[in-house]
Amino acid sequence: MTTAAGNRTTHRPASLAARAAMVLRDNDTGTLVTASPRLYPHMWSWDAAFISIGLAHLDVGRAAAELDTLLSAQWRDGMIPHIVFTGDNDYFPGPDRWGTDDAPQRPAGVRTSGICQPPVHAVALRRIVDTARRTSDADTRVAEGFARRAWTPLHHWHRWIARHRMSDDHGLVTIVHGWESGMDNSPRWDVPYAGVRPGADLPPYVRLDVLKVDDPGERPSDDEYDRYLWLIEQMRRADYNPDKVVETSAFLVGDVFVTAVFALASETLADLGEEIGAPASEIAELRTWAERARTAAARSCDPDTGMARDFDVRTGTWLDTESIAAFSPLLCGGLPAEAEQRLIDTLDGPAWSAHPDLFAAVPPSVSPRAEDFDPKLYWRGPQWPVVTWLFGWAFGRRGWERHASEFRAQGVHLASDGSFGEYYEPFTGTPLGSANQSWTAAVVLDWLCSV
Ligand code: 9WN
Repeated sequence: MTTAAGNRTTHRPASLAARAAMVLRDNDTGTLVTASPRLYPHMWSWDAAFISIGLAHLDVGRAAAELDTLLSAQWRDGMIPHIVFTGDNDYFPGPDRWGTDDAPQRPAGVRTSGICQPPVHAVALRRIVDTARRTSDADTRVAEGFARRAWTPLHHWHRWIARHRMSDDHGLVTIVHGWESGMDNSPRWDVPYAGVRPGADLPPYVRLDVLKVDDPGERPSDDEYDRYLWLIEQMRRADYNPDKVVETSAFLVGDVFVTAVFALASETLADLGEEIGAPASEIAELRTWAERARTAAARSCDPDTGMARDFDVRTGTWLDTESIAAFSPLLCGGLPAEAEQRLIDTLDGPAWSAHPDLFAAVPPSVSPRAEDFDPKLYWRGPQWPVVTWLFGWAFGRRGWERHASEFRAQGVHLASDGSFGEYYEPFTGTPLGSANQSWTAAVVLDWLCSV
């Protein structure tokens, strides 16, 4: 079943798939699969989407139930919150610190955070339907029934983003907290966070995350946490009113990755809508939002390097960082052919996937040649299998089969030790952060079931 090379154990596909399924089952509370057993004992929005993709290979009904749980926590204005809390008190900041219980838009009977995460949910729905169609007629009926049920909440979610987060000047989807990007401490946010000055009245707190990883140096610093917590404080003071939050947040950035994901997901949802007979006017709206977002992502590209950029709204400056987000337009299209080819060549080149020292040939979160690169520090260098999955899936959708299958093969290679790390040290393939991370297990299961 396994072989050992150096210090690393390598599982063969059947054994790896069985272990991935076991992680998803072990982390399942019945109505939701926690993001990880110790570090993240709750449901996270974009994790839940990837998790449902993996669950679909075990039980399509359970995959739909996962997204149902998430959608039942959707705020009345349409926002899907980034965390749906279980009763576990072992994560900070928990619901009391978020203080969302009094937010008028919050749904009754469930406690959540007050920000959102990348809108990958329509991609998950597409994948669940496709998996079910390959499995059986009965599964297809379940998945398509769920797609019909999920249509309205997902359309509302996209409408919330279009209404409250799409700006007319730079056109990118804005975020009000680094956590909304899903890439919390990426160097992409160093400049905007430098402008966040925690007030003296920031209530005291104790971090729990650093107690749950082998090396606290793999997590964001205390200074970063002060800023993360200060932004929450500002949102509480704005009563979580979406427009007031955008107006008052010290952190306001056009996020090119979220923008490209929004374009990809809006187009994907519109296509699904055609298949299930959704209202034509809502499908047309989704295509308009997709086009706006695609255009904005393409326009963000630096004329010299061709790399996509974020935009710091508070200082009015473009942010150049050699992070994986610089390839975002490849997710959704929209670039002229020559510019797109240049970006693909960069991604395939020695500063990224073909860096000679990589253990697995998939792009790290930051280029190993960049000054900011740190091979162990969270979103500042390690490789994240979910990100590889997303780019691979989008490449397959765009007809780039060779790229899609290379990412799949190399992604499996990275995770073949069977520990399902949250992220991986790119030169040694050492798993870091949390072990048995659900979304890693889910995407690996999907990769293994797709060959
Ligand atoms: C804050 C759950 C989440 C992921 C994020 C990842 C990390 C949380 C944290 O874990 O963020 O939301 O406490 O560090 O950065 O992408 O969704 O896996």
